[in-house]
Amino acid sequence: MKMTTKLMSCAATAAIALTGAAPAFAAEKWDMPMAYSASNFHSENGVEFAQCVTSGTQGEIEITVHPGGSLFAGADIKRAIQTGQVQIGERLLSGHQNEDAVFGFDSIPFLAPSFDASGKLWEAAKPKIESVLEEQNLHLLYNVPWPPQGLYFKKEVNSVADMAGIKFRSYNNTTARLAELTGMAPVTIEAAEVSQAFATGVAESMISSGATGYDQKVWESLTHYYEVDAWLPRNYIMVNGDVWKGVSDANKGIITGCADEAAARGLDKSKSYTQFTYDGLREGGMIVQPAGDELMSGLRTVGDTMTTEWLEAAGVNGQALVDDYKAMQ
Ligand code: PCA
Repeated sequence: MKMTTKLMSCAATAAIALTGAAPAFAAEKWDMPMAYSASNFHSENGVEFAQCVTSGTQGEIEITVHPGGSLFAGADIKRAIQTGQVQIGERLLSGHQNEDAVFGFDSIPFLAPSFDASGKLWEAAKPKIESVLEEQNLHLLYNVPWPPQGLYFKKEVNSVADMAGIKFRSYNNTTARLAELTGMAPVTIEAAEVSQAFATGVAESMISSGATGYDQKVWESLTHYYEVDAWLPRNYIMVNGDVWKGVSDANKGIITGCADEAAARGLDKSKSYTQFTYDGLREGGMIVQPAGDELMSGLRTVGDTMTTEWLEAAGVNGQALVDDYKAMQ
């Protein structure tokens, strides 16, 4: 240990002797908590983003990714960034609808059920979400949609009536409300804990993407996945507002460039991961198929109720967002 320190300080002295000056900057280290498993496409994308920033700023800003909720659990990441416990991180904003209902815009049933529609919805939402985040001392760098959301069960389900009494894992207010309106019992569980929850029977169903079911190997406990294409929720990479203000203009440009690349790359990954993970669920032994007509029509009725409730909660901001989106059709 002593030896290493001595060697390092010798190396540093040699570097200064060679260049004639101490390094012009002190490298800043940013920790970037992410809630989902290291092998998840959002996490892999985040690692590429971090490398882009570290190399683009020539080490002036070094970002270390902490996936799988290892530094902060998903629900705590946003607050950790806001309060400066970490400099940057990723969070599913629809998990914070209790702070501002507008954060739930990306989880409204059947409003924007494809990648194209979801892209337009984001365009309509962007100015509003960015300004709410700025007020919370958060600067948005990029976001990436999850693949379309479908229903996982451990039995065949053909109608909303078949869902009664099932223990349902939720990941935000919308998913909990969906459970209530379909007669299920919601329990909030982070994606990273899902396989354990299914294995122990704490939950026996969820709405999510093929991606999360695949990452969590849910075929070990569940049997059916119904493609519903209910919505495409988004993960947002945000930096603490004060930290962002302290970044030089040159580095802001580099980080923004890396963020734009990550947004495009993440979207491509999300699209290709959709089919890949459906195939993976099938290989694991699950039945993967579109939801039947009766189930879909029951879910649409529930979706209408949820849309009305969201519009009431989100007020003029929510209505303006939906109007702007509809004007793009
Ligand atoms: N996976 C995350 C959010 C949406 C998704 O597809 C989850 O299940 O927690």
